Amino acid sequence: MKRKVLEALKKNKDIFISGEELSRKIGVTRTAVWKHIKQLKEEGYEIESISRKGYRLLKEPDTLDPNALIIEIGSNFIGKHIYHFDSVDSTNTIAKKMAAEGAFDGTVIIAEEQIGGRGRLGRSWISPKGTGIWMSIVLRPNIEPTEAAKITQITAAAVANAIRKATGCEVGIKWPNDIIIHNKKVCGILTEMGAELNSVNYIIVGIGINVNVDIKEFPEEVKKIATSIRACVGKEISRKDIVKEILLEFQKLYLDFIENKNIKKSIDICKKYSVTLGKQVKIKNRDKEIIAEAIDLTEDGQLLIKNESGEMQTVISGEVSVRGITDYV
Ligand code: BT5
Repeated sequence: MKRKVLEALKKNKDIFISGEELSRKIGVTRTAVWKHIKQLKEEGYEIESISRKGYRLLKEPDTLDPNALIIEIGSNFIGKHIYHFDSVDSTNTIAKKMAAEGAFDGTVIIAEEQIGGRGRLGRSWISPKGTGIWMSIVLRPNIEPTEAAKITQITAAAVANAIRKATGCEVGIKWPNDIIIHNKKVCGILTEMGAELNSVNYIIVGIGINVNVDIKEFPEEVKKIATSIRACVGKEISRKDIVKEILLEFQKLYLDFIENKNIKKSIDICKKYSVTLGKQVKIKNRDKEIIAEAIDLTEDGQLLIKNESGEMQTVISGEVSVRGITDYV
């Protein structure tokens, strides 16, 4: 019900809507309307109320309020169910648990803060309160486990497009899972999977973005390689606008994959914004390290490289550092 009140206010932004009209539209009493308005105000919505005129929405807070997000993404199935937490261990861990308990395809988990945010291979992901996007999406695609890496490419493409659209920041994509601004990392993607030998039960795609994060507060070794959208734009940016764009972009690219078995659009975006292609790269796999030139992305999202003896080979996933980018060691 609160969502309906908010929706009516958002639709009539800057115009007064009377308590009577609201109660008629939504089918609840005027007292109930008043209670929802009171709650919305407590959540940070600036709502003007004038007797005989009614209510008018003046300003929305930059919280990741699921109600506001769901209204804005309309009929998108990615984000139809959004769970918003104040503080969690890791949104990926919660998403996995929810997926194992039957959460719907497209369920989104967002937290204001992660205490145990995770990167790949047991690394940690710093996720301070209220300033970043720490979010996971539960997916239930009917694909082979070997195809899971494609989801990372779809996500990288969606996030890069979304950040560009919502903020104007010219982000690049460092294969396979980083979004980069001025050679520093602004976003990391963590794709995890629950699967049998031949079938995927669920995939969790975790997205961490430093939006208004204060990088100065980061530990020394991460400070050197990290940046934020705020640092790029020079002012605070709405996290909600970015989340909304990600959910819309992701759905478009993901559906193309699911319905048409096609990730061409995603790969084209990954190529267009790639900061990896044409560069010298170091690829670490277990104890081995090779130096090579990054040549291209294959149509299923693998990295095509030319090694030092001039042979071409593909890499499905792995640790890649790119010469010229801050974490090249
Ligand atoms: C990643 O791992 O880049 C994947 C990060 C995924 C985070 C999201 S947040 C929502 C969801 N829930 C989770 O628990 N995780 C996902 P990797 O490529 O392994 O990079 C990790 C490395 O990035 C660390 O070892 C640090 O050097 C660096 N790092 C840590 N926190 C960072 C931050 N906030 N910004 C930039 N770099 C960071």
